[in-house]
Amino acid sequence: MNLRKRFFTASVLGIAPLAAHAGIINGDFEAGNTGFTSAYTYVNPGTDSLYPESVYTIDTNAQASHPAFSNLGDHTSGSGKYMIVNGSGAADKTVWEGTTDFELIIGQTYSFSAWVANVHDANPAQLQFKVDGVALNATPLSPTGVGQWQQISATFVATSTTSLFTLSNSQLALNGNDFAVDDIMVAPPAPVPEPATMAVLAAGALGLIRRRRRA
Ligand SMILES: [Ca+2]
Ligand SMILES: [Ca+2]
Repeated sequence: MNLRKRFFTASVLGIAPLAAHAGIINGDFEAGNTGFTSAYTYVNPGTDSLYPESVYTIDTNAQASHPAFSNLGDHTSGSGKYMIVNGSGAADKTVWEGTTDFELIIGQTYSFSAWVANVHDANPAQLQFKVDGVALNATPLSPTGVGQWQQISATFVATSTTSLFTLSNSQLALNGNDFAVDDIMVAPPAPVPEPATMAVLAAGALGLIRRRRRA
């Protein structure tokens, strides 16, 4: 099969699965400590279990495993699970590594994103996205404040239908350097509405206003 034909076939076949499944396996951590790997050491959640550096757990509240950590619910629903990490102080250490639950389309641009929060106010995490070991962001991304979920992301163009996705941390400090991760996603960037679609939406909104005035 020549390259053009292969690309066309992949594009056509890719449309349905892409719309149906556009995510990371257990990217919301609701299934617990499964579906991904980490260079950090897993500990069971519980009082003081996150005291040592370079450990993580999957739980519903960071404070339940370290008294100095934020009283923070998960990002997905507020009561679900997320990854809670006591940063290692080693450069570029892999926090999380996983794969998509759908096949990527070669040549398509995707967004690789995660919701992150510091759970201690000292020395925020310095996070790096990678695809197949290649860094996506030029400088590390740091959540601001403490106990506040923020979405960080980077874009890439797929060069393979299956790739390995990595989130690493390069914060060298041992004090603080404590953070949370939830809702890791790989998906096409949100489409920008076309002018025709926007006109229809505007007309619909206008109709709604008119109906309200009549009532
Ligand atoms: Ca979650
Ligand atoms: Ca720490």
